[in-house]
Amino acid sequence: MSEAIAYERVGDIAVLKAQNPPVNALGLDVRKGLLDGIGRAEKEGAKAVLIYGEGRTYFAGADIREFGKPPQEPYLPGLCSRIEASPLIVVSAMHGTALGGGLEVALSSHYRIAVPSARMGLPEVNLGILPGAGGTQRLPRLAGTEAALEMITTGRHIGAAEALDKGIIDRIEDGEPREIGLTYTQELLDAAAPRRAVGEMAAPEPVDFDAVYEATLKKARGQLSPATAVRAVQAAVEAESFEAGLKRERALFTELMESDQRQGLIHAFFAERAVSKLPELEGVEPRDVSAMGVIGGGTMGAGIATAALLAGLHVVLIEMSNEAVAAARGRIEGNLQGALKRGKISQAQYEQLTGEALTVATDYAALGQVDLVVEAVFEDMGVKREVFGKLDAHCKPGAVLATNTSYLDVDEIAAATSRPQDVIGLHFFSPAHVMKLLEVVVAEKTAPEVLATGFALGKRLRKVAVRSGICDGFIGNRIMNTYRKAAEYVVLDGASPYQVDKVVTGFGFPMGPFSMGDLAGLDINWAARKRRAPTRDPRERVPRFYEMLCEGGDFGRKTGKGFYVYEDGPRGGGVPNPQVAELIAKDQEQQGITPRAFPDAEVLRRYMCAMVNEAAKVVGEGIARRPLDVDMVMLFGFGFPRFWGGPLKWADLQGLDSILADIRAYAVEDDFFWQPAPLLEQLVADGKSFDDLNKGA
Ligand code: 3H9
Repeated sequence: MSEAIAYERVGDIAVLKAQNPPVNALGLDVRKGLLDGIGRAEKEGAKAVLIYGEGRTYFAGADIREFGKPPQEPYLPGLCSRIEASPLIVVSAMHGTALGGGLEVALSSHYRIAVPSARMGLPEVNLGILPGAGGTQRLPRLAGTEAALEMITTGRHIGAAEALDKGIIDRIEDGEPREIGLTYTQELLDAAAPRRAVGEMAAPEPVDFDAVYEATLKKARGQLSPATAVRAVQAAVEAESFEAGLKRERALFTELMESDQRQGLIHAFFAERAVSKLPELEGVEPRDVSAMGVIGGGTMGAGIATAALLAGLHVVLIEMSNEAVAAARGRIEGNLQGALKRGKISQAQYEQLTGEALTVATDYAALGQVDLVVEAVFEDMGVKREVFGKLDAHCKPGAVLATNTSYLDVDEIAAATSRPQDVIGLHFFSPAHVMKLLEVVVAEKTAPEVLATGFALGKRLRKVAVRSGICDGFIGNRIMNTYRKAAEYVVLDGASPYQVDKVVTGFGFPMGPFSMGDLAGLDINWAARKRRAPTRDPRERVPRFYEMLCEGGDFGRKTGKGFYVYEDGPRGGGVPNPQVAELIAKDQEQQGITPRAFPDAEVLRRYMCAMVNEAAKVVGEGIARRPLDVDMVMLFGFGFPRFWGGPLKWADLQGLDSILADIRAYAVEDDFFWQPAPLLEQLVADGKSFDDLNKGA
C-alpha cells in the first residue's frame, strides 16, 4: 500500500484513511493508494469501503503543484470512475474542506456523510480550470442543474447543512470522521442499502445554457473558466451518455489547463501564500497585540479602526477636538452598520464593537496601554514627526509605532522618537476595512519582531501583507504613478482618456486610470503633483491637461465633473466630459504636439510595459523582495486582474524579450521615461524569467 493511504479492516468494512498533510491533496501517491485500496477491499471480500482523511481535512483537491507537469497515472477522473464502479458500497466521511477533486471523490462514492463544520465546493474556476474528475457531470445529477451551475461557476464553498439541503450529502453527524463513517456504513450494510452510483442517475433538467454562458462570461470580466464550466455542465444534460459527458468535460478541462489564465491564477494562489513567508521572519516571534491605537479619525483612520474592531482588537482612537472625535466615531459606526447590514456581524456584536471595544479621546494619555498604534494623520512630515514625538512620550515601552504614510520617509519619522527600532510603516489602502492590501514598510532600524508584528497584524486583519522597502510611493503607488504617466502620455500624443479606460477595463481591470482618478478625487493627485514639481527632472514630459481640469474646480465624482460628467450623482455611471477634449487640444497646441491615432493594442502595450518596467526597477532596487511581492500588491491593492497573476507573471507569459524590445522602441521618442530596468535587461540577457527569481528567493 502507499503510505499516503492507510488500509484497515473493521469487520466487513475496508477503511481507507488519507494521510497526506497538510490538506490531503490528491497527489500521485494518494491516487495510487485509493486505487490499490479499492482493489484490495474487493479482493479480500469486504462488503463496503469507507474513505476519510486524517488531520485537518478530507481531500482539499487535486495536488495543484502537479499542474503543468506531465500527468502520471492513475489519473483522477479514471480513479473516480473506478470508485463509482466498485460493486462494494463506498462511503465518504467528510470533515474540514472537501474541495475540487476532493468533492469529486466524494461524489463518486455511493453515500456521503459529513460533520456539521465540514465545508465543500468545486473552486476549480478560481484556478483557471473546471472540475475535471466528473464534478460537472455528477453534481448537477445530485443538486440539480441550477444549483450546480451556481456552485461551479462561482467556486463558492458551502456548509454541511446547505449540502444536505441540496442533496449533495446524505447525512450530518457530529463526531470523528472515522467513527461517524463506520457507524453509517455499518447501518447501510445492516439495511442492505443498494449501491448508488451518481453516474447511473438520470440526466438533470435543462436550462437556457446560452443565456447562462453569456451572463457568466460578462460577470467574469475576461476570465474564461467560469463560462467554459457552463458548457461542461451543459454536457451533463445534453450528452448522449454519462461517459460522453465526462469526455466533453475532459476536453474543456484540458483546454483550460493549457491556458495562460490557468498559469496566472495558480501563480496567484501560491504567491498569496508565499508573500508572508520571509527568511528574516523565520523563528521570530511577533509581539502580542490586543489593543491598538489609531491617530486620526478621517476616512483612513476610521477604516483602520473598523478593520481592527472587526478583528477583535480593542481600539483607542485619538482626534484633535471633541467635534473631530464625534465625527470619527460616526464614521466608524457607519462602517460597522454596513457590516451589520451585510450580516457580517450581529446587533449584539455591533453594540459591543461601538461600545466597550472602542475608546475615542483627544488626549494621547489614553494610549498608555495600547500594544500598537497606527498614525493616519495629514501627509506632512512636520505633522507626522510631531505626532511621533507625542507617541514616544505616551506609549508604553515595546509598543509598536506605525505610520500609515503613503510616500513619506519612514526613517525620518522614526528619527522623531527615541525608539526607532519600534517604528514601522503600515500602509493601508482606502477604504481600509475593505481593501485587502497592507504594505508593511521596513525602516532602517526596524527590529525583526516589529516586522513580524506587522505581518501578524496583517493576518489578524485578514489582509495580504507585503514587505516593502522605503521609496517614494513604496511598491504600489510608485508603480501606479508610472503607469498613470504612461496613460497621460498616450493621451497627450493623441489617444483619448476614454479609449485608455476602455482598453484597460478590457484587459480586466475594474477601472481605467481616468475613471479611477475621478473616483479618488483629482485634487488628491493634483496636490502630489504640485509637491513633486519643484524637484521634477527637467527632462520629464509634463502633460498639463490634468492640472487644467483641476484649475477649473473639476475634481471628479465629488464635484460632479472630472474626466467624466456624473449627471446622475457621484455614484452614477458618468459620460465623457466634452471640456476634456478641449483641454487636451490646448495642451497639445501649447506643447507643439501633433496628435496621432493609437491602436488599442498599442495603448495597452505602453500601459503594461510602463508597469512592468517600473515593477522590475522596484524589485531590482530591493524595495520589493521578489517579483511575486509586486504581483500581490497589484492584485490586492490596484485591481490587477487575478487571472494574469500580476504584472510580472503577465510579463513572463508574454516573453520578457518582447517587452524589453518594446520598451527600447518607445525610448527612441522619450528616453527619459522609457529607461529599461537593469533587472529586466539582465533577465533577458540570462534567458531567465521573473518566476525564476521567485523560485530562487
Ligand atoms: C482540482 O481539484 C482539479 C480537479 O477537479 C480535476 C483534476 C483532474 N494542492 O491555504 P493554506 C497547500 S483543483 C497542493 O495555507 P488554509 C498550500 O499551498 C484543486 N497544495 O491553509 C499550503 O502550503 P504551504 C481544487 C495545496 O487552512 C498548505 O497547503 N482545490 C493545496 O488557510 C496549507 O494551505 C482547491 O482549489 C492543493 N490543492 O486553507 C483548494 N491546497 O504551507 C485549494 C492547499 O507550503 N486550497 N495546499 O504554504 C484551499 O482553498 C485552501 O488551501 C484550504 C486550506 C481551504 C484547503
